[in-house]
Amino acid sequence: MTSTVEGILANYAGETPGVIGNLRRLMLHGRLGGTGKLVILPVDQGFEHGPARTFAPNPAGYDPAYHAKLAVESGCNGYAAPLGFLESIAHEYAGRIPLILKVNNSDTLGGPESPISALTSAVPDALRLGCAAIGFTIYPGSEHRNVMYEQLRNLIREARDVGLPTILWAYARGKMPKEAETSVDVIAYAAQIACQLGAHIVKVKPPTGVVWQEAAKKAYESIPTETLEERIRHVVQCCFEGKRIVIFSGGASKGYDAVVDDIRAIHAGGGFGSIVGRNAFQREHGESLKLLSDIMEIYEGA
Ligand code: FBP
Repeated sequence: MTSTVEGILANYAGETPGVIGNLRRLMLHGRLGGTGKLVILPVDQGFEHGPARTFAPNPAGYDPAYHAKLAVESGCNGYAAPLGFLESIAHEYAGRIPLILKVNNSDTLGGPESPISALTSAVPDALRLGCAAIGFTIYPGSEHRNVMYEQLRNLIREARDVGLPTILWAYARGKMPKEAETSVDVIAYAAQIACQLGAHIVKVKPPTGVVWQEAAKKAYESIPTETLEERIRHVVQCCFEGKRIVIFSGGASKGYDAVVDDIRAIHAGGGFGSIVGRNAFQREHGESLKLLSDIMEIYEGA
């Protein structure tokens, strides 16, 4: 099983031992440790969407300790959150589960047209909190995207120098309709940009069958994109032919079967795993544990 992990890490051969070590740490941790698959719990939605929308469905989640405990109990590979949440739990959880500091965040109180996240913490915070990686969001599609790409260039360099890998949330958003944000061509493009920017792990939304860019329509005539499995395979191919780890987000809360169907398709299409937030922590505790367990069971399958 660990040879699978070493095979993946061979694709990062140019990296510093610190970065490789932390990627190994993420891939060897938790129930999926050694399989080359990852399930990460992200809880930045209190910042990104607001507290009531995020935590009212399961009020236990207003407490930061709830999420760290859920991530450990369920056997996740890692737990990602902004500075405040991590500061309140790191003394108890650093070393018990790989922590990922989300170093930029945006709220939904401003306009949707030109999104850009604020730098809300920094590499020294990640080190101080005992993190295994930093997380950063880019919005390809925003008129501010080049600012984000340039911020990231410096940040990846700084994080790499101290041995921390960067996980990139690549969300197309800005001057495009909602259906474009998750279209297969735009998701694949966002994933490729993330890899080109030097991300060690890329995170995107599962793509729909829509092809949005006029200029890409011809190319997509010969790319199979009918099923989610095919679209996942295409996104993996766009992440350097699978040489960069790409994982897929869970999205807004939905029914158990819909979540599980998506995970089956992600697994079948060669995706490296999931980063599932609301679909996990917005459920009642026992149900979250069951769903995360069922998700991990799918990823354990050959
Ligand atoms: P979810 O599983 O809850 O979608 O979490 C993954 C995530 O990337 C979060 O880190 C982030 O806050 C959220 O998605 C953003 O979702 P949206 O695009 O709907 O604002």
